[in-house]
Amino acid sequence: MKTYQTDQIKNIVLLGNSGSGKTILGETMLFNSGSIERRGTIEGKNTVSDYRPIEHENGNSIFSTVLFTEYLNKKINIIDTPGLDDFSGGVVSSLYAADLAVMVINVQNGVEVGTEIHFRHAGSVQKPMIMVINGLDHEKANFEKSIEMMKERLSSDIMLVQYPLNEGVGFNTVIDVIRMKMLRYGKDGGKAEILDIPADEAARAAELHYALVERAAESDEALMEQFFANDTLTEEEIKKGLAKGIISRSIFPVFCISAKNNTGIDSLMDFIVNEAPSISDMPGLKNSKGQIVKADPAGAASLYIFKSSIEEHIGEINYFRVLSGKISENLDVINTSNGTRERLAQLYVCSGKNRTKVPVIHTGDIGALVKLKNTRMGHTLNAPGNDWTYEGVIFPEPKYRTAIKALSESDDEKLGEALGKIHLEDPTIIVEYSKELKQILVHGQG
Ligand SMILES: Nc1nc2c(ncn2[C@@H]2O[C@H](COP(=O)(O)OP(=O)(O)O)[C@@H](O)[C@H]2O)c(=O)[nH]1
Ligand SMILES: [Mg+2]
Repeated sequence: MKTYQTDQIKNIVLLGNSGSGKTILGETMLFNSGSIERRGTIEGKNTVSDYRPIEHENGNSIFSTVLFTEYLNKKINIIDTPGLDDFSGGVVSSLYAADLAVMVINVQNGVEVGTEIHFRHAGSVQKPMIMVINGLDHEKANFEKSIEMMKERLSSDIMLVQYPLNEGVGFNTVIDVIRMKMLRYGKDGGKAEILDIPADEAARAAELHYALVERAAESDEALMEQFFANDTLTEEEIKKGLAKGIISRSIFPVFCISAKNNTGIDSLMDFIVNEAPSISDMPGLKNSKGQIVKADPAGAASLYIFKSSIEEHIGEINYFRVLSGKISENLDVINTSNGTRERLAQLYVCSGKNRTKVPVIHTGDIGALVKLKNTRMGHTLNAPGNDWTYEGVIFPEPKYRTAIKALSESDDEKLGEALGKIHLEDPTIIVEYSKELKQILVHGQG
């Protein structure tokens, strides 16, 4: 298994309302880059991301899942999240591990409740974001309406970098107003044929192109000067301005796809690997001493556990992002959150339930650890000498509570164990025993 250097890694998180197509988008990305030979479906219960029995029963993602793939010589770590608000914990902690949020919008419905909730979560941690309009092949697709809703309910900085030429059944063509080209897809999607924009679309494309150039110029002074001098920017300059605008969250560019038909995914992935924020573009994280820890590949090893889960046949597994230095097999570290020592005997990279052992994981990359003694979600692991922790993920306050009990008293212990596991996997679900009420109370989000 190859290992990847910091400048070869992109970390994205898929956000969006339940049913917007996040899991199918993730699956299609894995397929396009050759990580899987066949695409699974939700109905077939065989996607890489929704691998747990409970997800098959529900036909929906319940937990956040880490996937990865290699595309154009870069490693893309993709975190697929559950869309239902009940499971917000996975969304909030996944945002912590990603450098770019990809907001998936179901073009039949436009902005939905889950879209707004995820948009707020991303905003509260200042995460750069791109927007992906999905399902353009659907007979009820309504692109204009979706864009209107996004501008009204999410942000006035929504900017089209593409628009669909023929939304609805038969959708296969996108106008790219960065490159000023037409992308046409064959029956099975995949790679687009790049064509000239037809004459009757020239005016609309030119207008959107100009609006984009203006906004790209605004994000950088040198580009602004170029723009004033020439009244235009080159493709490279537009991309540079766009990238800056994305990082500062002053531009939310819009992409057009059908995840189901693999239409538009190639150009989305090209943009992610070439233009989306790099690890080194992002500000460092503040530690408990008030210092900024830079993503320094040559720095002292430091990592943060953003997700714990319990997996069949494995037990507890902890997913981490390397925040500085490199993590190698058998490294001895201090869990600075509780003062214990841990040996990182086995390192893995994971894509759904598939785990691959690796000897080393570099700054910015995402990996997984098993068989740790006292470590779980929210903990900081450091090379000896560093005695600080990260503030880490801040979870939303519970929104409801309910009392629960086992059907038979003899199951009390089992219930306690199950609730403990649930809290470990999603810390937004809080379990409390009320002495007053003599009842178990569960606090949660949805
Ligand atoms: N027509 C159409 N259906 C889609 C598209 N993408 C996803 N779907 C379907 O929408 C449903 C929800 O997709 P899923 O990936 O589970 O959405 P998630 O909840 O956001 O992860 C599934 O039945 C998918 O097959 C698309 O581009 N077009
Ligand atoms: Mg899903």
